[in-house]
Amino acid sequence: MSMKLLRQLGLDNDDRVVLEPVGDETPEKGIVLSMNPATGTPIAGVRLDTADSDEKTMAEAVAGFDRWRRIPAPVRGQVVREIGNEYRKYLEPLGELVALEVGKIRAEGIGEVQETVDIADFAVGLSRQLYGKTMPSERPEHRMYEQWLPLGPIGVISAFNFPNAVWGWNAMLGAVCGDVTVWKPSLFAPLTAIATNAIAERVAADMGYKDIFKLVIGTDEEIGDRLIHDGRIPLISATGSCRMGRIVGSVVAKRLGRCLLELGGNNAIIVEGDADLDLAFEGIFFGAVGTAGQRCTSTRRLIAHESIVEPLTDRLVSAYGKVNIGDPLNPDTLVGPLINERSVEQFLRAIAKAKEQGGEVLVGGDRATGDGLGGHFVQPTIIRVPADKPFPIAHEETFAPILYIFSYKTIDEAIAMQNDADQGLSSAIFTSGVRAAEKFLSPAGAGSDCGLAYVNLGTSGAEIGGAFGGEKDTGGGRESGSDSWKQYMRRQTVTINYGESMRLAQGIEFGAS
Ligand code: UN1
Repeated sequence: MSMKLLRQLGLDNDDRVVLEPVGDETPEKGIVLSMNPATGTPIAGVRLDTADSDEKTMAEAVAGFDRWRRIPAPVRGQVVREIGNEYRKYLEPLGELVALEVGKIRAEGIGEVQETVDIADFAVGLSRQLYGKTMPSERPEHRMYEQWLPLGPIGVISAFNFPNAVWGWNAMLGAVCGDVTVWKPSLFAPLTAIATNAIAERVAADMGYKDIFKLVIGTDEEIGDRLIHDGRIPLISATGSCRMGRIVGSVVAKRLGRCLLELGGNNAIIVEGDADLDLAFEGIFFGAVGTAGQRCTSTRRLIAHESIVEPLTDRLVSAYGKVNIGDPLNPDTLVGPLINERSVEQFLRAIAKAKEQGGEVLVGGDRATGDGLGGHFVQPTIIRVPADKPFPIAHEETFAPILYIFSYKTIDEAIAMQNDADQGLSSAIFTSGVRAAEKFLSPAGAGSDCGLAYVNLGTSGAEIGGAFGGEKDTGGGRESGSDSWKQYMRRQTVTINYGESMRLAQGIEFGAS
């Protein structure tokens, strides 16, 4: 299966990929093994960049940018259109590679590549809509407007859990904006990165445009560190942990570069007493169990009204008990593995702490074992939070399928509980009433403090058309739709005097006579 996929995606012909012999856990120096998290065995080796090859890539990116920015934006859009069409052709194999390499189920792997196709479509339209404003000048015979200009080669640092789409958001928008992307993918998903980048690079090169999509593969300490310090890269867009974001943010701020940070989330769903519980159940189930809880948008806390918390909990516990855990490429599977053993340990540690703090494990709580579960599998877990007792573990983002259930009496109390998290990425409410929904969405900003707010939908699964990102420890960045494109360009305010006299703004007289 895996060899066939690698061939289909041309990875057997890529200089970076080492197919045979893959060896075991001790690869030769300079090679990272891409592991299948469902089996714990290697898929292939990937050569890491060296300081020299990294510098060569950077120089190519700088030169590529100088050519690409001169191509009219709508023509750049045509290139992105062809790239999007090529991803359409590779939707299934690329989605399966995502599933193989990071363990999300096939449907979600394909969904992820679809997200890249969608943002490519969005970017094509945008390529004719990079609008600047015109504004009336206060002076006669003057004209003012703003124009948006290409920014430069941009650095994209992506996490393992969205090894294709998060790059897509940045690279497709960046490309129509006239930028070149230098991508440093997660070392847990290098094959997906190579295959994804190669498709874009090949299509662009066939149309006569080289060095628009660049890839550097290496550790955070070496390759990542060089990228964030590099003054030739005016924007770093980074997705990952809050810890990583703090390092990236401070390094880039020090050189006065721009940062776009999309970090963790500790997302909650509020369920009101009047909610449609069938809808709520489905939203919670996908949000908390989907992607084995490894989305930054995964639902980690359920805040349910005391009148419905019991039946809702019972229904969830029963569904959790029956969920199919296993091979992500098997169509019957709903929950694949965690990415590695470290994640399993973090899952187990969180459960132990939850118990110490008075939490009650209602279902799950352990590794998932049995036939075909040789990799890093865990049981989706529900924990009832003790009433009137601090429960600090619920403040930590454990990248695993653990759902903490809280109950509440009033909507104000529920909103305060939902906001009581360090991060502010995604939030949701299920209700049939306009009052609770509008309080949650309060135009005074007194409702949800997150970047994403859903009504009668779960916390994960955003469409590409909106701006994606969040507040507080989530980092404040916005990617993908709406006007996120502006971050990939620089704004220039233009003032033209077409008259014959010099007039100063604010009416200042500065005449020699
Ligand atoms: C992420 O987990 O880093 O909203 C991104 C969602 C997806 C993106 C998740 N569209 O769940």
